[in-house]
Formats: sequence, C-alpha cells, structure tokens
Amino acid sequence: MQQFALVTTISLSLASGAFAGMDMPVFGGPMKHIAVHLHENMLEAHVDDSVPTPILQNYGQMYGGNASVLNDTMYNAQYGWMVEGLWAPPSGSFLWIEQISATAGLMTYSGGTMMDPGTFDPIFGTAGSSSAIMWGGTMLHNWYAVTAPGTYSATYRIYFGDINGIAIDGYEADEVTLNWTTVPTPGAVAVLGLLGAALRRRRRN
Ligand SMILES: [Cu+2]
Repeated sequence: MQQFALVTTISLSLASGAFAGMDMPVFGGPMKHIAVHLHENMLEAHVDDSVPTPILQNYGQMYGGNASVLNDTMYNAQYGWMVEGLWAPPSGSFLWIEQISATAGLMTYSGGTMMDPGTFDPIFGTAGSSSAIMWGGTMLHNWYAVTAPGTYSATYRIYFGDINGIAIDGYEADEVTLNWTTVPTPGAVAVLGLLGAALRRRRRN
C-alpha cells in the first residue's frame, strides 16, 4: 500500500512539471544586462555586476514548439544585450555581436524578452550557425544551454559592420566575457530521492 502511494507521488510530480513548462521556458533569475553604448568612436559593453553569475539549470520541464531545443538541457536566459543612451550605428552600418571564444558544449539559441521568447534559432556557432549575429538594438536575451555540468564562459566582440558583418573603419570594438555555472538536475535528484525512499521501505518490509 505504501509503495503504491509512492509511485502515485512520482507520476504526479512529473506531470505537473511538464504542464508548468509548456508555454515558455523560465529566464532562471533576474535579468543581467550587457549595456552597450557609444562613447565618441568607441563601443563600450558593460556587464551588470550587481546580479550574481547566472546558473544553467534543468527545471524538469518539457517545452513545445521551437522551445523544445531546451528540453533535457540546463539553460538560462538572464544575460540580455541592451542599448544604453541615444545613439545609432553610423550610416550604412549595423551592430554586430561575434562570439570569439566559448567553453566547449555551450549552445546558444536566439531569444528576446520576458514577453517574447524569440525564435530559438541556433546562433553563435551552435549547430553550424554563424559565429556572429546582426543586432537591431532591442533587448535581446538569448537562451544558453548545456548538457554537462561545469563552469562555462563565452567572449564576444561587439562592433559596427556592414551588411555582411565586415567591420567598418573608424570605430573601436569592445569585448565582453559572460560566465555561467550549473546545478544538478533538480528533477532527477527528487526522483532519485523518492526511489531511494521506496527501496529503503521495501528492504524494511
Ligand atoms: Cu532585459
């Protein structure tokens, strides 16, 4: 009788996890912005140090549609590119963000805001995509995902480029490094704990 009750608890918790995540993945914490501004002819990117290092986490949820790329990963979307101040790219140029290095296994999917999660298209070299993206300057929280625990980082160059991403003359680019850590899958830990309890109970019986 006790064992039957335990099995029911496990299936209920799995079902509620699946439902909660159906619509939209979670950011994983408060927004951590990379503020980009133009100072004379220099682009400058500053990471908001007041928000702690984001944690890539598996919430035990399954997502539908384009967000399904995050299924079975530890992920986070706290980092957001944001334009600071009133300025525009020089005539005929665009803002580009290029990933110049990253920890192996770090995957990135195109994001948006808390209201609009974006397209989830692979970017920054993920799944054979280009290492650079053109950025229109609206808030951009990309989705970062990994499948192995550890510490991760990625370094980006932000610059003015032409339509093909070729840097234009006369302006200085900036570089910025983002960092993440991971936590063990809470869902897996919870289920293992329940199984352990079930086994201990069975041994006693
Ligand atoms: Cu934001």
